[in-house]
Amino acid sequence: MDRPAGPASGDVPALEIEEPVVPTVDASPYSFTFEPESTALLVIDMQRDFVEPGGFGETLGNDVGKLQKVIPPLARLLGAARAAGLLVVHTREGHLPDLSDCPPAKLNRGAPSMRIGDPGPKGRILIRGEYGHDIVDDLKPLGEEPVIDKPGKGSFYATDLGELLAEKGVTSLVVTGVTTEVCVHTTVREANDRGFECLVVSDCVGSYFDEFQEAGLAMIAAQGGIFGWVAPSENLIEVL
Ligand code: TIU
Repeated sequence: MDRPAGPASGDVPALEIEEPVVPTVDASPYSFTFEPESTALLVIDMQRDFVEPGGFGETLGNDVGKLQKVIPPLARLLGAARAAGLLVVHTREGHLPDLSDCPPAKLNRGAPSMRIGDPGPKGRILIRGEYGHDIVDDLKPLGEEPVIDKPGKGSFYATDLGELLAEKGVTSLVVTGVTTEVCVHTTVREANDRGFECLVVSDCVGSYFDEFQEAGLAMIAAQGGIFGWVAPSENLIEVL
């Protein structure tokens, strides 16, 4: 009798098991891999108060033009991250109108031309609800994207960011925003201690000081990636 068509028992071709493709970013000090479902894009403090004239950054004596070059690459990355379905979380640094959440150590430090809470051309400096406190138009959060209001430089201190990320199952962060050596660094250090893997996007973070931008990025990736990874946005967009 003829054998039935089809493979004889014992002659079954091996099943081809497809390995899931894990996005891998060419980064420093070595490749950064991430699962989009457990990764969030964090956009730190892209507020008028830091990047436009007449706000907090300028009152501290800074050239705010230095931060504006972050906006176009960050807008492109934001679009790519949204298209890829990453959770996007924005933060804003600022204080309650009565300044009850602003410690004297922060309020009285240095010699700014205007202090936090003083009236400026974009409203009261660094006060929640004021025009200057809000995020620039080109990077406006979408309705469903969480916006974390924070009184400090770090994004975890006195906020519910930790709980939010835990609830969403996030374990990796793509970190962007301003300024590199202040709120970005503080946040990355806090995140690293909390167990998050952080990729800092070099052209999507900015500083008022060129030397701090360079050193700030170098510090993150030094010592085998002591706080995280660093890569330009094009390397990330390529794999999103
Ligand atoms: N002054 C400065 O470089 N930064 C801040 O005060 N806050 C943030 O970095 N967002």
